[in-house]
Amino acid sequence: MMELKGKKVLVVGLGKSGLAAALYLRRQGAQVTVSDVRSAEALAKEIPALIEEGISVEAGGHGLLTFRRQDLIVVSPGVPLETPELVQARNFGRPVIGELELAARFLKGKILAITGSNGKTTTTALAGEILKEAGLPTLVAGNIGVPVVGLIDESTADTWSVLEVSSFQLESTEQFHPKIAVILNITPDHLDRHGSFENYALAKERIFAAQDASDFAVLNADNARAAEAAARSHAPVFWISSSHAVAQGAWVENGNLVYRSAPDAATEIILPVAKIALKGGHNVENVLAAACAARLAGVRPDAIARAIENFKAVEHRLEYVATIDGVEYYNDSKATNVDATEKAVAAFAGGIHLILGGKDKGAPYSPLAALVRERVRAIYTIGAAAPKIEAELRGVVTIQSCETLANAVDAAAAAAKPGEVVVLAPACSSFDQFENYEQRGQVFKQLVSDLRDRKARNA
Ligand code: UMA
Repeated sequence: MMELKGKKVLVVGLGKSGLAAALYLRRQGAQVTVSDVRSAEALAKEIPALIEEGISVEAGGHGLLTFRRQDLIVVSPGVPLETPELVQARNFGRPVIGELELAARFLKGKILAITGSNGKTTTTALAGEILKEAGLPTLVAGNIGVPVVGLIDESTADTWSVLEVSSFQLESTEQFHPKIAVILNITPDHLDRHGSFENYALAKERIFAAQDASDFAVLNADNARAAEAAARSHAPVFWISSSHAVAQGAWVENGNLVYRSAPDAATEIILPVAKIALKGGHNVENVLAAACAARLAGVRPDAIARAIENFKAVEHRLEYVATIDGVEYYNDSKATNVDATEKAVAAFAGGIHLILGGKDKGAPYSPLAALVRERVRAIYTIGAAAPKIEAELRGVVTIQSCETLANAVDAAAAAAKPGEVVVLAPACSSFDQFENYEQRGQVFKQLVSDLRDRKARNA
């Protein structure tokens, strides 16, 4: 195991991951420095606590010399590996690893890791609930919002760590070794960071890199690029499909979610699809993946069924907010790419007032056109990506340029008729106008709640 005591370690980025990594490294006796592009004023909340722990802070930019002086550099997921200071440090022979890789080197127990372009948070949360229902010692973390490095101290040889892992986190892994690795789907996302769809897909496939024949891979047979990843798996592949039977894995048959452990094994019924509490057809795939992974972890079908029946939506994922004057409001702030927005639109039969926009991620919006024409009444654009969205979806449906989320909620509320829905499913990341997608979702829910109060006062 890597020795940290006395080592000079630089943590790059002082968000959730950087903070957790810095504190962990310090507790292990490393000499820790944190570097962040944000100003000292912007980091006023974090800096005093770090100084108190004996951690040095470089704020307002990354210094080349700071990067060169280290024995190890730990990078936050949001920091691109091509950042010039990191490239230089690597050229000087400094080892650069991500926060997930640091965690992987010290975490005890087994890992169930889930990646994918969409659905990974829901699947991770559900898989965690299933394992807990079965009485297994379970920790849930990762891209879902809890840095994995923060689990190390709690983990034991018996722990199952259920981890949502992103392409950003996987890009810099070496020893990260899940017992069970799931790829839900791979559709265009984060092209601004990875440069191309293929690079992004290859980053996701790194989830398999350290696996061997005693591990398991779970792949979605209904998603072309995820299915292709089977060729690179060192572990036996289990499949999920919502449309057809698979050799081994989980699928839907005669209205039931079923599983078989080998091509010649008997098919087990887990539960009727009608008993799944989550909204939206796309969630069937997430439930199949969580059930398949849990079965591979040794959980009995009845415990899987109980957890699925009790599992409601995760916050910000097609989350029902309120009904005002007969119009339903849904918060899908986590729909940060075009594919996720498509799934949100597909979850409603029609009458949708759709709020789109934010920070563009490089993928085209035109794939939404057919479904938008069929189900969406009007689009309300916000944020920096608005001109691009308007140009690509012009003529498909009425588009109102709203600039802010507050304007968009007002405009959608004014236009929507009883029985219709207002959906925030922006197809973009939030960073142009918000801290993150969670804050964007909170703001949306607050705006809807204010709208309800206003209407109640005027009634
Ligand atoms: N920063 C620099 N230099 C840079 C870029 C950023 O110093 O060149 C600094 C920023 O000023 C900021 C810090 O880095 O202070 C932010 O680090 P971060 O972006 O890694 O954010 P964290 O708070 O550590 O959150 C990260 C994940 N963020 C990203 O991948 C962008 C969170 O996923 C994750 O929940 C958290 O770790 C815990 O594991 C969020 C996300 O948007 C939800 N993920 C993407 C997605 O789901 O699509 C991948």
